Amino acid sequence: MVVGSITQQIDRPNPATYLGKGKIEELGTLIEETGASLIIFDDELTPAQGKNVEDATGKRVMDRAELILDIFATRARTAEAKMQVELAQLEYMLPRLTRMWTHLEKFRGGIGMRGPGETQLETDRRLINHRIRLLKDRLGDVTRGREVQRQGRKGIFRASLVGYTNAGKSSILRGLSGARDVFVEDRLFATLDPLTREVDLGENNRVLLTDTVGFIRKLSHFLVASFRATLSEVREADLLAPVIDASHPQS
Ligand SMILES: Nc1nc2c(ncn2[C@@H]2O[C@H](COP(=O)(O)OP(=O)(O)OP(=O)(O)O)[C@@H](O)[C@H]2O)c(=O)[nH]1
Ligand SMILES: [Mg+2]
Repeated sequence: MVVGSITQQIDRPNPATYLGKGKIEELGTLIEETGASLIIFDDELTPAQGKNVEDATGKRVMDRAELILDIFATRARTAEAKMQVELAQLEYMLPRLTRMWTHLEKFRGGIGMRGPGETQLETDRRLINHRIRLLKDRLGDVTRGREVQRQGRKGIFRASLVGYTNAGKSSILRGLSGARDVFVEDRLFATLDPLTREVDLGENNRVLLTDTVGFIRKLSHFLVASFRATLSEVREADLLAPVIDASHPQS
């Protein structure tokens, strides 16, 4: 539940705390008044900014990128989407490990955490880097698999539905193809994997129509990188069909 919000107009975010000094104090007061347990920033914070705001307020801080990654993690259904989300989460986590360990140390009292000759932090970094390499390798295989699939579809006209998340892309694919297995739901990022179905446009015109991941304003670079495989579908299309939610106030 959102118990309060705070905005600030500044030319440049404060490099140490994102918000200015006075605003941080204001944030502290707001937390006291509302009893908030989590602070969410609608922007990306550097690892240092996140840590400093946590230190100043004593509350857990989440930035826009982390929040979106969390949503993605709950939505990922296929093996590929799961790998992409895990990769993005690990890349996000890596420069923030020290901060996460500080949390855990506070929590567990910091006893018995260090192995001989190597700190737990270094072990974690090594394990995460190893896992990142593994995921990248596997995703590379998936990309090549897609390439083969695409080669097989050569000769048929291909169109991709593109647009903001929750605009109605999947609904259109479902409506046009009649495929009941196309997932439609009133939520952000219902679709995380591209899905292609053949559509008969009549008079012997057939097209392969692909549903894609929805766009979002201010997309985090963590996600851009991890959804490259998905976006390649769009790059290969003969036609891009933008889908716009006409009822949206900003459309
Ligand atoms: N009223 C109305 N609702 C629609 C229409 N098209 C889609 N919806 C609803 O809008 C919501 C989102 O539709 P989706 O087709 O899942 O949207 P999407 O663009 O695939 O969204 P993501 O997969 O999250 O990117 C669903 O609840 C749909 O039932 C429409 O033409 N009219
Ligand atoms: Mg969809």
